[in-house]
Amino acid sequence: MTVQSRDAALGLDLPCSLFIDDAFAAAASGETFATVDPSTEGELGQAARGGAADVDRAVAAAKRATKGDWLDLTPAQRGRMLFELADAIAARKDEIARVETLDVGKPLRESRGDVDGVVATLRYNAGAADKLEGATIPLGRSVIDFTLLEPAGVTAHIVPWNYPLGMLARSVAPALAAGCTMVIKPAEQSPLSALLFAQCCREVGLPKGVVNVVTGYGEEAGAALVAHPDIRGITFTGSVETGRLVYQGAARGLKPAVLELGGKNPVILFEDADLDRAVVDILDGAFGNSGQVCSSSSRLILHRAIHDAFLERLAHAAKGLTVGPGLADRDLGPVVSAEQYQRVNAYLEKGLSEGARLRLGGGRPRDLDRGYFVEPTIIDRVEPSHVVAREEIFGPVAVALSFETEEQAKALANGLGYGLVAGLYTQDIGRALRLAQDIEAGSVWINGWFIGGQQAPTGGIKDSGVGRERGLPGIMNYVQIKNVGIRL
Ligand code: TXE
Repeated sequence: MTVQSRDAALGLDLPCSLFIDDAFAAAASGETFATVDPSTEGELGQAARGGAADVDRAVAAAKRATKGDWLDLTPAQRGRMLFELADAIAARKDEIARVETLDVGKPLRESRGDVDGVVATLRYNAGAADKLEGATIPLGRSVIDFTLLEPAGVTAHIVPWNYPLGMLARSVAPALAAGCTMVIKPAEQSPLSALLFAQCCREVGLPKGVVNVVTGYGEEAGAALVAHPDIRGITFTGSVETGRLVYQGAARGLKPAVLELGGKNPVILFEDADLDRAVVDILDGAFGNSGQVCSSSSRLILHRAIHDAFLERLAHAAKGLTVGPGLADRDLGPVVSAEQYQRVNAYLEKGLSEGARLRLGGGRPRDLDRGYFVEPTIIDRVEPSHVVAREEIFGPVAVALSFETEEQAKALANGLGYGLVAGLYTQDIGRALRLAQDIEAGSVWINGWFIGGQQAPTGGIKDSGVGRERGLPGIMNYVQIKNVGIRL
């Protein structure tokens, strides 16, 4: 049975169901849950509420697929399939972007950019599929020893809602390149684009059972996936709290896990910073995707000499940003859900009650009475002890702190449990490289923000996560190294 969701704005028939063993099907329980358009607060459709029984079926299908046609493909043929998958997604770019925008609220041009990123990620990993080489190990003339890089097996991909298809592709593409089979669990706020992805997999003839999608809630479908004994690797992107649960489950089953858990990313602006450059970057870094970005530039650490001048320029530029429904393609869409809207507003209240000062925004745009909209917001006079200076807000909110010496800036940057990305703006190359070494973060960006792409590894240290994704290290997450030794 297929549950149909017809959205008038799209004229789209989407099978809002599970995708298991190359077929769309309802959950075993027959239950569904609503997915909501955050721009209107209206229901877009009902998706299947997968549970443990569905996860069992999906993992069994993926396990069967490890032995079938997929295993018989040469790595080059596997790569070609991934190129075809990239082409199939590129061909449906507009449709996929509209679905993503409806489901999570982001402006259409951001969703289009996300689809471009997905296509690039698939192509990068497609090209790498036949370049995964083992090594020969020098053990002397009487032994030949070498390594085989084998697929890890059935992998689980637990995906967040801020870049539903982007985060899916970030781990699914390298897992496919390595020859794994998999079960994907999209976030309950944004199940739709994973189903379009499944349709594309089918269209290009990916062997049955290689890719499976189980939509549903984290505590149900997600937890069952983590606990399943036949899962041989887990990739999770989401909150620190849930990441700890997932890691505990992985430890119980002795499964490797890659976790990306967000950040409260410091941007240090020294007195010699190029402020024009920084305004452009931070505008995008703090307010793009309404700030719902793990690597957002959310914590501004400003030298006293430029603190006011910079905030004035940033506020002036941010004031010009427009807010509206995703399909209207303004600068900012709504945040993803009622829950996220409440969370962001609770942080704003907390910040003000602790003595910080609103420099810009802080509310809902006056012309929008429906939808989870938050204005671009800048909070000033924030102290390092304030909750808004310490916790990830995940909304269009930048907080500003001050410093006088490099040591103070470094202490502020390193002062939290998070360590995902950090940035600094200065003309002093010595200072920049000194801090690039000393700052505790998985990525350090100098005089720029969002530097990187599918080729550059990313990931966190400390509470921001375990392991690296993207680039060639990202593919190694899905490879098992087998050592073969021969006594001559
Ligand atoms: O995340 P969760 P939520 C941060 C951000 C946000 C906060 C809460 O600060 O405000 O997390 O968001 C699945 N076993 N980030 O509650 O719970 C869930 O279904 C297995 C940062 O949405 O971590 C979804 O698919 N899986 C982040 C995924 O985990 C479980 C992106 C993420 O949900 C599960 C998103 C369980 N017990 C939120 N419980 C980033 N790093 O970019 C939930 N899930």
